[in-house]
Amino acid sequence: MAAVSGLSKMSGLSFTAVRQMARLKPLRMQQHRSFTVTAVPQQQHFDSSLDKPQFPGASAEFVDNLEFIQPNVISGIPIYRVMDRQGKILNPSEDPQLDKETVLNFYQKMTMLNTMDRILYESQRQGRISFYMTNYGEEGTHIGSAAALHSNDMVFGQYREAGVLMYRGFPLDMFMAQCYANVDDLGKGRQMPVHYGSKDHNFVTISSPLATQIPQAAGAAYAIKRENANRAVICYFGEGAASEGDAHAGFNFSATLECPIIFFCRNNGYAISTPTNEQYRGDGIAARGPGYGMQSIRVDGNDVFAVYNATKEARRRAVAENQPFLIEAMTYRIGHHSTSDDSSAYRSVDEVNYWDKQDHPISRLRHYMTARDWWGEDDERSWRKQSRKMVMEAFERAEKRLKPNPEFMFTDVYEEMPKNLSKQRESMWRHVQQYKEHYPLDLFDK
Ligand SMILES: Cc1ncc(C[n+]2csc(CCOP(=O)(O)OP(=O)(O)O)c2C)c(N)n1
Ligand SMILES: [Mg+2]
Repeated sequence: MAAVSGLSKMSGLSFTAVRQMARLKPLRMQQHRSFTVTAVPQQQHFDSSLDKPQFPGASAEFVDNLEFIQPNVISGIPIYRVMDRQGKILNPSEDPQLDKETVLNFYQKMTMLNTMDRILYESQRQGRISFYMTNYGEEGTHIGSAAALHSNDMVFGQYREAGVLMYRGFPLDMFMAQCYANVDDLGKGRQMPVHYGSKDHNFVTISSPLATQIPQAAGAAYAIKRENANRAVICYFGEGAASEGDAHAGFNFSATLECPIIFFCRNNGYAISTPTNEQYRGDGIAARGPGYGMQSIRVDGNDVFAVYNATKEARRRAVAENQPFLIEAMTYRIGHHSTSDDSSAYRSVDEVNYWDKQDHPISRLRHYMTARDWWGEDDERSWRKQSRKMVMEAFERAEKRLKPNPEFMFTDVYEEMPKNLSKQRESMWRHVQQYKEHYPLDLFDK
């Protein structure tokens, strides 16, 4: 108690705050893995009689030999998995023991995402929508993480996490409305396809500029902490986006302000055409966590149960202990980056085939279900047919709907429209009237 009281005087913190910190400390030390991570520097009591370092920014000893720290001090961070590639549980104590209904729901969401991707990708190829991005190969990262969250946890995504929103119950009709930019689109047709957002599902609207969601998510987590709201934030991003300055800002603010946030990195091997071996020289993204004083783990993203377990535990501890967690989910982007990309220009068909045929999150889960007699050929055939029908019907409904009124281009930013915007609006309508043969106004909502 005397030590705590001394620390309280020295740091200027209230007695209760210091006591809380003292209680949290042992919890934070629990999960040290085999590689060495030095504890967060604590300010030491200043005693000028000792020949010890007194620098406020580090807690360490002096040395008298010149030695640079090797960049591989943290390397080979292991990849946590629960199932092998044949869907066999490796260590029974890690089996999340989900019931049949839950596992079937995982499978149906993962395959539904796949079917929706196929139909929307094709519809872009046929010129029906302007753009699309598929999620092929990354279904396990979406469903495993989404299932481990509470429905009121806030999601900040990049653009390749449609499965998270699907798991939360965003209807197929709304996915289609967004991609078709029709009157039902919550964004009123103002965003590119796949830039979903839904207040009802606590899913913040996607932005195209990479990594902008990372500091925003840190800010939201800080607000949640201040409200003592018993909620967490999850922030998804690709390993490519992790090279942005915004990633650093978000990580460091979350660590220093001790925010309940899960940083979920989908390491899918590529940032468009740039492979990971040209993106970084360290051990991936997980290795960066200790540098920020963050708990970190690397998981097999193609193992939906590994993703589920890691996210669930990170979520629990993030909220209980108010601290950020970093999950690096190793996976593979099987599709092209987007409909504007042709990945055959920078990777081999054999490479893609390996992930598609031999290490796919959907087939791994199917093996698991088949081994338990929970799913057979007939179930597969009828679900394929039924899910395709559901997607096709939603797609046909979306295509028939009107487009939003063009007025919406100018609304919802300012309460009172500024002069420059109303001038632009008038000139837009003048232009449309003058060239009306080029603008099918009957397809737009009045
Ligand atoms: C600030 C910024 N720079 C560049 C781009 C162009 N861009 C869009 S996606 C992308 C690659 C991102 O890769 P990653 O974060 O690994 O996500 P993935 O596409 O692999 O899911 C790039 C460079 C952008 N949208 N924003
Ligand atoms: Mg990537």
